[in-house]
Amino acid sequence: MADPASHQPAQAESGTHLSTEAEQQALRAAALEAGRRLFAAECTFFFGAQRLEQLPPPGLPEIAFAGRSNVGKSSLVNALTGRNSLARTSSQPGRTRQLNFFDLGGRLVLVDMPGYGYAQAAKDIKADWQGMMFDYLRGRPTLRRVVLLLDSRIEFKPSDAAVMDLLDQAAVTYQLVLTKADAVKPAALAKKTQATADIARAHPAAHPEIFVTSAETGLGIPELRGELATLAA
Ligand SMILES: Nc1nc2c(ncn2[C@@H]2O[C@H](COP(=O)(O)OP(=O)(O)OP(=O)(O)O)[C@@H](O)[C@H]2O)c(=O)[nH]1
Ligand SMILES: [Mg+2]
Repeated sequence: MADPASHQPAQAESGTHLSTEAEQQALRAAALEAGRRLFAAECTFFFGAQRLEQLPPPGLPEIAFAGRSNVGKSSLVNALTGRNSLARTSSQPGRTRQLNFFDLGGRLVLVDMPGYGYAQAAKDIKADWQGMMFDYLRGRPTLRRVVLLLDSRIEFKPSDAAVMDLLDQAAVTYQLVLTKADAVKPAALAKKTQATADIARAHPAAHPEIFVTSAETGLGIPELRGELATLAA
């Protein structure tokens, strides 16, 4: 699971020394509460874009959910917002075919992206997924962070590496999130989390903290809500 102790607000990083465990615990509790409140707000679909010219005008801070087809992007959006069928999910890869924009309480926009990697070689990512998706990721002034999902059960793929390289080039901050943690035994999950942290460390635009989640059990969802709440208007 994500170690909440490794995450402290920018204030602490910029020099304020937190002296006691109790103070740190209070900060973590405050972050969880801010996340809970934000994600308890109403969340509504307001825009679907199949082409770049169709994007809604930039407004609120945006969080984009990216990852291979079937990794669980739409399921994670549903788990975060506590709504079972806000974003459409499917056991068939390729369910989400456009950029779907959701307004969360008038404070944050969640963007459920189509997946990459389904019937695509890594070298095709640039030509294919890169087209509109990369243009969106690179050119969107309000995009605050990309949540890049990786399946806990599946090895890190060349297509994931290709997308991380694109995000590094675009200097878009991204956060690696492991999905489907319920489907992996604890020892394997710990190993996967460590390996994922090692990958993040090697990428300049990757946030160092890895969130380990399950849309099925809710594992890691409050912590991820807390993290995303720091980016809301
Ligand atoms: N066991 C388990 N299955 C999950 C979890 N999250 C998603 N799934 C399953 O994974 C499949 C794909 O989920 P989606 O949320 O549609 O995946 P996606 O990344 O949005 O897929 P595309 O839109 O096709 O790119 C579905 O069958 C989900 O039920 C999870 O936390 N645990
Ligand atoms: Mg989807």
